[in-house]
Amino acid sequence: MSTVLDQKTLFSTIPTIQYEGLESDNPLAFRWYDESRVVAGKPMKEWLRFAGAYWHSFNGSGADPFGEPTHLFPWDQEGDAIGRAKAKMDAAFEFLTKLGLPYYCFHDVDVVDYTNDVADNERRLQTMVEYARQKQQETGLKLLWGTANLFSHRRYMNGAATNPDFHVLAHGAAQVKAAIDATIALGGENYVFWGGREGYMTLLNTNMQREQENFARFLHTCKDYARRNGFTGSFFIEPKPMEPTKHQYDYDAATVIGFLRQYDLLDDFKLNLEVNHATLAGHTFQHELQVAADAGLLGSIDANRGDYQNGWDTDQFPNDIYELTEAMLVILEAGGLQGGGINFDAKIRRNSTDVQDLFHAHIGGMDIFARALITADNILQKSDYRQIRQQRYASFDAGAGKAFRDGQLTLEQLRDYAAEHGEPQIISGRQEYLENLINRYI
Ligand code: XUL
Ligand code: CO
Repeated sequence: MSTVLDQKTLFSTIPTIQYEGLESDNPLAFRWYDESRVVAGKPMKEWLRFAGAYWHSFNGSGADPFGEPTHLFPWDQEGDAIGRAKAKMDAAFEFLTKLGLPYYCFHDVDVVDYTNDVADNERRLQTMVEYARQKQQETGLKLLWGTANLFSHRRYMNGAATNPDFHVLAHGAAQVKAAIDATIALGGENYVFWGGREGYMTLLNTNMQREQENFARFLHTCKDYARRNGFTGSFFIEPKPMEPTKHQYDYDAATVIGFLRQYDLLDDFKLNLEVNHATLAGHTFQHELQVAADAGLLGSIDANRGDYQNGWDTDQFPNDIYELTEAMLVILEAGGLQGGGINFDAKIRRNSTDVQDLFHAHIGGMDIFARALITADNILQKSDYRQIRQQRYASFDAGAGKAFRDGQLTLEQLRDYAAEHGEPQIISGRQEYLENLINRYI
């Protein structure tokens, strides 16, 4: 992409990516992702439901705070806003279908450039929705989720739904309305809220309670509109602790679940969890998944990874089999994602400028998830992983332990049990054994 290639030839040198198995030495092939292979009772493609992210793959210019774009896309040369948007969408659908990705995801502003005119933005998006609808029909590609970008425009510098100025909030609402309309028109299965600017830079100028109340009211208002207009999918909140805001209200899974419960949003909202957001919050990805699964709110995943050496959202493509096997253990035990899928919210590096790089990135990501799925299923089916965890809590399954769980023991009775039974046995947590188990099945 370093030299501006002709639109028609951009991806034309790349063949459709096929499953070729472990013996293949073709770098443009899947070794693990065999979409119809049945794992734990379902084809892989149904467990994984992969999606391409419009914003990184077709808008990500490679620019960073220190440098100009390095990914020069041919569609950016194509005349007016709609012309550019259509050329980009042609390329996007070609890319997505060549990879066999069943889904895609977008923000309103990824698809077509925005202006400061609400009605003009609506018209632009509607034009592109009609174009996308035809492309979806031709290719069978589906929309995993739609969303509105309420963080890039300068008006959102103090937040959108949590902005101290009602006028700004209303602009955010106008964008969400149009994005919900687009999601419904395209048969989108879910709708995402990521609140990049919903938080504060300093508490000195912030009424946190007022902002959180407004945020909840905003979400209710959006949800009510979507339901009135026939949207039956899930709404997802995507937690992230910081960046771009110093403190984001949707800090992590536990914080979001508390917020949803407090403001009576649990019936309609679930979580979309992102690997690098988990690590920024000081958690493992596995931890965030488990928190959501335990609450029955594990909706969807944004797949990527961070960097051990720095502390921001590097959004690299996933490649850590150990991390993802731990993740797939949680997902399999939870019975899968509820309505969502695995969206590659990841970008190739600034200096990855060959057309093939975007393919290698997705092939690697899809393969590593497929391999993690198979590995986790083997661990659950063939090893004593489940049994060890079950036995660890067996003292609560019968007798006094069960009576405690059932709420039948007083504090005095617990005290008497301790006094009568003496010192407990020392029981190993067997961490290293379990860690080895994962590597054994990888
Ligand atoms: C930002 C991020 C977003 C959301 C959608 O860190 O993850 O791209 O996924 O707004
Ligand atoms: Co994301």
